[in-house]
Amino acid sequence: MQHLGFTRTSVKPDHALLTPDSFIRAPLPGFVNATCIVHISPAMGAAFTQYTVEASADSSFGAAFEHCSRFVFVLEGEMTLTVGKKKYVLKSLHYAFVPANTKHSITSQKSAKACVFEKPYFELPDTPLPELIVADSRKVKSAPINNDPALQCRMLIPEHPSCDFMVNTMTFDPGASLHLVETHVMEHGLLMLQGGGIYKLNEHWYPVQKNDVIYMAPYCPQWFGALGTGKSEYLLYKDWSRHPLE
Ligand code: UGY
Ligand code: MN
Repeated sequence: MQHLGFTRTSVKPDHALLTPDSFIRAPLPGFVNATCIVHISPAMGAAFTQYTVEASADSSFGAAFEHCSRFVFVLEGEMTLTVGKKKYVLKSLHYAFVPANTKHSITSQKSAKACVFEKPYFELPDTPLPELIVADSRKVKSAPINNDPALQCRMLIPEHPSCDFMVNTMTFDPGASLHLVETHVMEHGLLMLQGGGIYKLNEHWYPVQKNDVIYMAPYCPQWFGALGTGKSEYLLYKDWSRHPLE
């Protein structure tokens, strides 16, 4: 019996809080010496997938799902992305956006951990396909949200019609909060990177902390207020720049 059946994990029709005590590890096709935790998927109603890859020594990823763009954010250790003849070393807090149908491999020599988002790519006519992006998230310039310097956003994928989703980091000083209860057509996948606070999802209020995952369905009212003495930060996926009738 574990914790007398207690968990902060809560799955509701329009949102889910998934906490590490309830994570289940399972293999995904093609992954070698790596286990995956699928947090968010179409099985939950999402149009994307968010999973954690826990890699041990000499690991390699399986291929991205067909016609899916893949975004990989390294949380621990070091991974190597190979595209054609080019190799990119992804250290902790570095990331890669790999456009759909790009043949690539991702390997690690030692243990490493990454957060991955995958989404079927929705191409627009007369719009070029997106390009590979490899960067250090800490080197991406942040900008305040709603002129509030205590709430900083880094856009890790450029806001361009080629890209049909965004991944941002949102960093809150202690006491900072979203300035409204957002309610929007876009859905979110979220990973807490540091700190914590209170997430309001629809009518529910949840204490959240590092390593928690949240799914927010379209139109789920959402608000976050940061608590504690240090910064709070999360990694945030949202679909972007496509007509809702597509
Ligand atoms: O950009 C966003 O939609 C973001 N501010 N949402 C969120 O943090 N829940
Ligand atoms: Mn939002």
